[in-house]
Amino acid sequence: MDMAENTQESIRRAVVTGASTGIGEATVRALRADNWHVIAVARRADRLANLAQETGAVAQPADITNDDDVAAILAAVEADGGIDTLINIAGGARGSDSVAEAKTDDWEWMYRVNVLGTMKMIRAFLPMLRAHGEGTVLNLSSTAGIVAYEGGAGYSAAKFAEHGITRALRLEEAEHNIRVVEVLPGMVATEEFALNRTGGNAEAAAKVYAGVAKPLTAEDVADVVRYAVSVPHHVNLDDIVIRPVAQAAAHKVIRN
Ligand code: 8X3
Repeated sequence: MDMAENTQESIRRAVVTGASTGIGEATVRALRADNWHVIAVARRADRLANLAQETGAVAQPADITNDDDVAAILAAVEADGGIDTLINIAGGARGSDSVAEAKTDDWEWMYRVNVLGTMKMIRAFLPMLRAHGEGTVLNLSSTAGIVAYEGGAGYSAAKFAEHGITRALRLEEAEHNIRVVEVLPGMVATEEFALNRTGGNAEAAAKVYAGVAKPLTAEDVADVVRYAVSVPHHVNLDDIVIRPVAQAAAHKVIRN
């Protein structure tokens, strides 16, 4: 299958959220390596500035859960010439508590970032993507968005919701020729995912991947994202589930 080529005449243009670390950062690198024009969005301006300097991406520091920030991202992207592809990667987990022990703050944070932040970015950019004529929205959710596990209720609730948004959006926007892709990774060993989930407890975070020979890397997932947004526009990869071989299911992980 021919991949879309980034030639001088037609450069593909994307916004990538969650760009300061992990899968978001790796996606910025992967797209820039293919000569995409990339606007990298994340809260941490210092990390974004370094990434921008290294890769040539445009840094846009912002909090996607904040309405004024989302309006500022949109204005900056409009001034920059627009995009054809919105890649929502910002998200994450906080806590591994059972429902019986659920912490409201953690659940609210997860809902805000994974669900409301994703919705706000999509809502803001849909007019631009519709006007382009061949728009793409890619949402990075999780296998936790299709399978629940003990201790995962809050994260699953947010990711099931993100999965629901993605499915409804695909139905709503097909008539505007917007393709809507969802990438659902399982265990990915990134710098910060488990650390955030455990409230910065490095020992507990390390246990998540203990004995797993080869968890996925951020680069593995970013390569799949890059592929999914680069195939010809009429090809819509609806749901892409990606796990390491060692994680045959959420409840079955091979540890040595
Ligand atoms: C991460 C996958 O298994 O930690 O999104 O829920 S899992």
